[in-house]
Amino acid sequence: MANDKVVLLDFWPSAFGMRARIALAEKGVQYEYKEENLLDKSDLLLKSNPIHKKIPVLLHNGKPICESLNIVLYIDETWSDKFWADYVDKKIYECGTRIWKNKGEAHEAAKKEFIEILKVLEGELVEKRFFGGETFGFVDVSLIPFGCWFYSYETCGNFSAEEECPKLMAWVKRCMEKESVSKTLPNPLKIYEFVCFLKKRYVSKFHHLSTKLHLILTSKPVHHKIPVFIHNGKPISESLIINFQYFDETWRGTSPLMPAQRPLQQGGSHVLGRQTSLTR
Ligand SMILES: N[C@@H](CCC(=O)N[C@@H](CS)C(=O)NCC(=O)O)C(=O)O
Repeated sequence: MANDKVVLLDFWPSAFGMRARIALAEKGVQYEYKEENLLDKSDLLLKSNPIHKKIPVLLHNGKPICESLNIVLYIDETWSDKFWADYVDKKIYECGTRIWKNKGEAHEAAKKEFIEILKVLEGELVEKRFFGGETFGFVDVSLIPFGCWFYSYETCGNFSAEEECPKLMAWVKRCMEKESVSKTLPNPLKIYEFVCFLKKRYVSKFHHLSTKLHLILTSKPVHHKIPVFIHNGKPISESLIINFQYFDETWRGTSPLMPAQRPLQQGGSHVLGRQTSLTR
């Protein structure tokens, strides 16, 4: 699909041509637009539509498709794959991850959404053997790798994909009959083991962050804002100026961060900005 050469022979005011342009745009197909002079038709047009000699003509890898309605149908059939492969890409992984990462309401919402996504895909499959029809195609290739992740999503989400989407699950089994698939997909139990590992890591990272957050909140109860600098357990907060002063005072002898120590000499206040404005 990515290496497809798509050319549209067209003429800008043509409503028939516009049909083709809209359909191509809807499917996100990249194509070369060739404006025809209908008073002096190109050889390419005459060769591509020898009977009617009319635009629009769609050339797909050199093959001409004539008649705007034919073109729209052709576009719809040929590039529907891209739409569904994009759908798989954007939905399945992201939503599935939310199932195992989250708890409570977010977890429930992800699970509900995931089941809906599966149902939409099942609706597209209808009674077909594969998403591409009789043969295993592009959408099948993009979706089937998640087949071995389904067990993890089901286990973490506590639902049965078989009960929710029996046709889709039958499709998974059908795909598994293909050697290319069965040899590539790992055992779903191994994937589940891996998900448990990820989950543990995620939870401990989250725990670490929440401990950090707790430290920030208890160290700086007024503003609850970062940054808070903690030196040997002592929280240093407020303005950047104070922080810089603290650094400069504490690590004297190293390069100063503050340009001059003038306000410190005026009564020893450490609040630089306020001191200068009050004494004015
Ligand atoms: N039924 C055709 C109609 C296309 C058509 O009428 N095209 C006109 C331009 S809008 C054309 O190429 N006219 C040139 C001619 O008839 O010589 C379609 O749907 O594609």
